[in-house]
Amino acid sequence: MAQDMTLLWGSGSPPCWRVMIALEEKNLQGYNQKLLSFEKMEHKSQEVLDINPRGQLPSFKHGNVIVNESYAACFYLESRFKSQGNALIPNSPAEQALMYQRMFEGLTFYDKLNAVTHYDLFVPEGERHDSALARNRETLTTELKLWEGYLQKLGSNSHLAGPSFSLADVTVFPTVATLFRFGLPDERYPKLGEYYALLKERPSIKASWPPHWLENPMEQDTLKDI
Ligand SMILES: N[C@@H](CCC(=O)N[C@@H](CS)C(=O)NCC(=O)O)C(=O)O
Repeated sequence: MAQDMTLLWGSGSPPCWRVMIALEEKNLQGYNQKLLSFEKMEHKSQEVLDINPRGQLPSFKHGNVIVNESYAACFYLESRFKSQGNALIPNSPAEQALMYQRMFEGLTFYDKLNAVTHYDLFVPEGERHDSALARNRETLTTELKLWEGYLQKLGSNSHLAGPSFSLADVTVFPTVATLFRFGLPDERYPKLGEYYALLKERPSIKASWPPHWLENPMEQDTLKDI
């Protein structure tokens, strides 16, 4: 089944990682995959554009079905392979509601992270101001406190939407892992630290860990004072 799937991806890209975790969770190992280089602009190659006219990764195809948006691909895989591998949507309506809530808040979380770690990439030289970057850092701090509080409320060893691993974890964990890669201090965010430590041992996450992170474990310490 997985042989008729193709994933074009980039190492360390949280959106790509979401799809890779979902594929592992649904026991879909063995899909065709190609690791592309952002540095070499391979995400703008014809091979990608044929699947994804935005020239972005992930680009994902299953038979004739193309579903490139990472959240959409995760929902698709869960629904198409519902009874295969791990169920990623909880049965209880309350947990489901929390899962959807955290998933979509996760997009804001990811944006706030990028606004700090990718400031130089997003803001052209000449338009960059220390005060703007400081504001982005403050906004990220507020966001981090929110997530710290969510985890605190759920108690130890919990996942983002309750006791079981769900699509909320599939989609938000890559953001949390990126925070720690950029030096987030777990003394200041102990619940996020606990969550990170718990999930990084999960087989689907270990199997899909970004290869260049394994070669070079620390990115920068951009977030060490946040
Ligand atoms: N909303 C998309 C975002 C995908 C995305 O932004 N991918 C980045 C890599 S993390 C990319 O391909 N950037 C290159 C570009 O936008 O040109 C998703 O969740 O799949």
